[in-house]
Amino acid sequence: MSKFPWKTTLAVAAVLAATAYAFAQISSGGPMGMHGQMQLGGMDASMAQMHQQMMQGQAAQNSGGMHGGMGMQGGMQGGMHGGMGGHVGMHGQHSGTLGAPAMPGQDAFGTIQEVVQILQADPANDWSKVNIGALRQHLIDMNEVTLRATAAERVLDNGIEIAVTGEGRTLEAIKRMVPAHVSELREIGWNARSDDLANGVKLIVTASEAQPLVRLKALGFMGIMVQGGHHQPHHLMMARGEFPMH
Ligand SMILES: [Cu+2]
Repeated sequence: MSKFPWKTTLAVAAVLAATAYAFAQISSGGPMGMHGQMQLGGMDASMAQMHQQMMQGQAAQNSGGMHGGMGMQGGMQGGMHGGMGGHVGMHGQHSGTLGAPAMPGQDAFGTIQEVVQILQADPANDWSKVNIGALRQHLIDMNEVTLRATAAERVLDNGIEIAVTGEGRTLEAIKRMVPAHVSELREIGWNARSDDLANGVKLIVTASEAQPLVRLKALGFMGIMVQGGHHQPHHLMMARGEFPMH
């Protein structure tokens, strides 16, 4: 501690709190708001239950002001209590003191840990259906598509066309995730489709008033893939064995 004078500690805490606040604000439009609160404020049993109900009901897809507000609250909590310790940390641990690590390790590890905690906090959980292995495979897919796939983007007159390609495990992941994401995009009103390629999938998104070409160009492959915030509820459904695996 002696190497970190209190002023520095406070400054770092302030930056973290500001980041947490910004995160909550950004996430206030959707299920991420809830997610943000969980990460920031910790999760007690009633929270866990609410969270589950949301996820189960897929209410998260259409969340409105309520969740936004809660996301804000999470941010404020983070801001008020936020120190170096657990409050700004991850994944529902009430580890508020300095010196108690909150980071679970890899992001995929933490994602599974959070989901397992939600299942364990749910007395009505049907353990005969639980499939953590399926969630793990999906997280491997996400890793492959996010970090390993090649994305060749071509700007069209009225949209963007992206050849997403790879080999082996990466190719499998592309074939599962990109067409599935097109369905999600269409559900939130985007004009998207996909075509099969021998070594991947071609993703085509047409510009619209809501999604002008300049924005599609800027977003590119990954910016388009993160639209919709459906992964969080889907991850819980996969773990519960309630998600039709594609
Ligand atoms: Cu996912």
